[in-house]
Amino acid sequence: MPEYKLTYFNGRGMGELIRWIFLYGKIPFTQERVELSEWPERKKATLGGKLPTLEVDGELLLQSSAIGRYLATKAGLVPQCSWRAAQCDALVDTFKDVLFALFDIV
Ligand SMILES: N[C@@H](CCC(=O)N[C@@H](CS)C(=O)NCC(=O)O)C(=O)O
Repeated sequence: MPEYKLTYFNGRGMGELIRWIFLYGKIPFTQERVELSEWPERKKATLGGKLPTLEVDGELLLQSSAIGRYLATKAGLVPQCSWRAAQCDALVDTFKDVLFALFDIV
């Protein structure tokens, strides 16, 4: 089993789904919860300047969708059928569109 380290803010947002996948799949991981007060300094040293990031045995993966899909595969959540898998991807991307629309409202 690779060593996983999730870095995200000390809040829910885009990191929360990733935490849920880890827990659902009973995949051991460590996490670093970054406080907003630390972020301006941390951002300078963060590839891409955004969170979440996932370290897998020391290698870095960016982008919440890529991280989520990678871990969903490990957790057995991705259907074998490529059509069904694409439908799951579409659902996740639709959910993110709704989330961003909500961010604009609140
Ligand atoms: N496309 C990226 C966007 C990540 C993103 O916007 N993260 C926000 C938190 S939800 C962030 O890091 N904001 C701090 C900043 O932009 O300085 C992803 O899906 O991972």
